[in-house]
Amino acid sequence: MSLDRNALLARLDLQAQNAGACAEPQGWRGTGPTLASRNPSDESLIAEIATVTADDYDAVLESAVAAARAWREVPAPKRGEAVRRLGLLLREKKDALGTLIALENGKIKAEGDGEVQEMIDIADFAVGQARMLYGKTMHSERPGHRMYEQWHPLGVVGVITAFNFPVAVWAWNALLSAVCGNATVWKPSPKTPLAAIAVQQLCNRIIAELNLPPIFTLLIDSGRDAAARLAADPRVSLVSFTGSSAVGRQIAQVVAERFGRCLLECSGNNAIIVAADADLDLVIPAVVFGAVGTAGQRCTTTRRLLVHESIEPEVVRRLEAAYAQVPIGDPLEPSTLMGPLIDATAVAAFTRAVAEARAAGGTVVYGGNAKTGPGFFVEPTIVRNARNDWPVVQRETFAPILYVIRCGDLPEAISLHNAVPQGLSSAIFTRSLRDAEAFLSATGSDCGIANVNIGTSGAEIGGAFGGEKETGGGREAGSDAWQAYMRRQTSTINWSRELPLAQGIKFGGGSNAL
Ligand code: UN1
Repeated sequence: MSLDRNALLARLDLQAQNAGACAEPQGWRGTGPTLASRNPSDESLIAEIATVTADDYDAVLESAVAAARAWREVPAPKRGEAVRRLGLLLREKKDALGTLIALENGKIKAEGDGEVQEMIDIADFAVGQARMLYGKTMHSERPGHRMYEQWHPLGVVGVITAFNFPVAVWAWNALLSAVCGNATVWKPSPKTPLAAIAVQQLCNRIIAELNLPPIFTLLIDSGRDAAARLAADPRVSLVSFTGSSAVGRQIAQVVAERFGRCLLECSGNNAIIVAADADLDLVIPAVVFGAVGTAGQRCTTTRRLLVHESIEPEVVRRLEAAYAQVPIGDPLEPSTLMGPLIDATAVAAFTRAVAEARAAGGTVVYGGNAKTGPGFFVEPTIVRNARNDWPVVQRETFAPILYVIRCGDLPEAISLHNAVPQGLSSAIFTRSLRDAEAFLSATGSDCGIANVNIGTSGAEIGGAFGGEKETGGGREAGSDAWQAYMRRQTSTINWSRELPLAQGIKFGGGSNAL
């Protein structure tokens, strides 16, 4: 597809002067060396973006601290109005932003548009939530007393995001954070800086139109300095981190050292259990979307298939046939279903994992090869005869590799399912109500997300999103995840003429002196 890049950048307010060095704070600033944004489909340069120095970092943080002070005094429903306006602007820019995501990240255009829709969805959710920052009231054990809790803003929230959802995960965090009364500082992945700047430009528009303090700001960094600063900075009340468990562990330690708060959304190693009675007409498309979609670069990607031995040959045969139908290529071409991986490092990790699986005794029944450049394309890959305890199966490789593991009855499938360090998303395909409920029970899946007859990826924003074990325990997006962005205050009000103590304590033995 021929794409007019200049027209696209203009539609997103990304003219050259904005994407270059920028010394004046306008939501972001960078006076350091430039970072290249590259198209992973052909390795061409899209833009060069100035990165933050230590001074730039401080300027952005100071502006965020001042913004948070002003913003916390704005009533929450009015804060929701800012998010509502941003949601409207995102609707207007959905096509352009979806295209930019496809260009810079390599996910197909339909998924790029889907990512913007996810931002719009969370914007709508956050607008409603702005009027529902509910606290509880409790019945005091003392007469003439009232007890209640209320939720106050935290201050400055740091959001560190990964390349694979370059903008949606920021929106989950930032839009709830905004209605909760915080200023959000965003450190996007250095692999997708332009999508982040495009979103910042949209934020800048709303901030200017509504005359708001700079509640959304951005730090572009090519390495890990800015993330490390956010983790160590006592001005940052909450650090929300999306990325690998290895980096999440480091961030969490630094944040814990200063008694800051952390919200972690780290690695997944998601499996689908295919029971003997599963409807294979549902299983096959769910597995292909889960394992091949986004070129296997979602944290919710299906990586393990735990298939009942009686149907394993049939499932593999049908999967091979379905994989052969997946067009790989230019993510902007409407017929393409799989684009490239993000960079050469990702291709090397793919190649290493396939070699390791082969050496362990796995049979590559589909794919297995990286394609020659330009671009970072690999084949979607199925490894048959895999074993759950192989080190390569135990770790998350961000690539479209599906390990097919044969298993017996449901208890065996569940025990294999849970025998990995990560705990994000999971699914079972079965027609049995008993097996479905067993999978969802306390002795079933140990993941934060557990589905029946749908795949592991593609969660809606309305539920709380996140996982257990080395996934980090955080919850973002819907349900009551907003509470992570606020501090809770419990208040007891005595409207009586006495001063009774809790737990019936008599202090001072009834003497009138006290
Ligand atoms: C991620 O991969 O970091 O459930 C987020 C999904 C998407 C979000 C994935 N809604 O697959």
